[in-house]
Amino acid sequence: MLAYAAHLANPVMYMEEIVVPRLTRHRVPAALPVADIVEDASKGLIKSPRSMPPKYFYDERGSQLFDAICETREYYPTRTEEALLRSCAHDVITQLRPDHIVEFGSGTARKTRHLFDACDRAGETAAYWPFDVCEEMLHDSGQKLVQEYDWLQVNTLVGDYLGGLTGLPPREGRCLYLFLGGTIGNFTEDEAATFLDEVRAIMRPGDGLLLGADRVKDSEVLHAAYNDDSGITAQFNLNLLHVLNRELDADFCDSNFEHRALFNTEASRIEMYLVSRRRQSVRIKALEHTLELEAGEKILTEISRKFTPANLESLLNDAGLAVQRHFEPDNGWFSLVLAEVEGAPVTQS
Ligand code: SAH
Ligand code: AVI
Repeated sequence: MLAYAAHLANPVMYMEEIVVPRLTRHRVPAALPVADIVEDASKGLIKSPRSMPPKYFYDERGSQLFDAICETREYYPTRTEEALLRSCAHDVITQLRPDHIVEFGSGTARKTRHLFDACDRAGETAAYWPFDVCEEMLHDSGQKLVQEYDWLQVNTLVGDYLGGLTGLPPREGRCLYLFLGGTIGNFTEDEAATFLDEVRAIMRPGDGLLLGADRVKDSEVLHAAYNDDSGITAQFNLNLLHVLNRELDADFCDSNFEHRALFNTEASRIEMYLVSRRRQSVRIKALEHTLELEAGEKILTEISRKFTPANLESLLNDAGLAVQRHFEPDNGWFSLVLAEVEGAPVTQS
């Protein structure tokens, strides 16, 4: 799994590897400095307030657990966004007629299939570039996609999108960029601004960005979505400890921690923590350090920001992007925004 750590520590030249016909694999070299897990853990875990970046959730098991979260009754974002995509896919594809669909944090690409189906119906054949830190998930979903769509060329991009986007392989023609699921909410304000600047920098007139973002809503609905009754979100959160044990030769014991997720109304974000159930010592060999945790001490493992339409618009405008279409359900629970480079309309042909 930790292809990304080694990769980020030693950026390599971009290389294409053909896996099967219509499926290639690329490693995206980081252009911006990005810490590896050793650096992130020594910055985040040794001193209070303790935290780890959420990208470490997504080893193979973590990615499967995220997929299981999407199936829970309480986790509305996936279903809500999927319904929006199903209804807007035809308009987006026929308006943009993309040669390439580049998706950041693609996961299983389950919702993206609505765009491929719309391509099918419109007689369009875009190449798909899923970009994700989880190599296993990229490989599995790539294999499935080339089997499901006999016209689809899939070029997987393994890497960390926080490392910048200038290392993406060159693409001729029009691009539709996707950042779905509300994953923009897992960024801090600064990370979101830097990321959108990077996206804007690689966009050309006629390209589009389809951005999914979760909306501010009743805190009970939000609380339930991150505290599902079947405990899958808890397992997803606790899985971080298995990643730390494996990658840092640590001895976290998951029964010594509990999952906690709460909605911070003022900051308009879900905060997800691992809370120490007791006073305990945890040895982290790779850091040559022993963590001393008190009962009740918290490690922040994820933020998930919730937006208003106005927040979203200004986030995009600040990056030089203009909202072209805004798709939302009647209850206003989720936004899917099609944005374009300011002053350069998305092509209509
Ligand atoms: N877009 C999908 C998956 C969302 S889960 C959906 O809407 O359902 C977030 C995805 O982003 C995971 O697949 C995870 O592996 C990926 N991811 C998280 N941080 C990343 C990073 N820094 N760089 C690349 N991919 C990342
Ligand atoms: C990927 N991301 C948008 C999810 C979210 O809702 O913030 C991750 C997640 N964490 C707990 N449940 C889902």
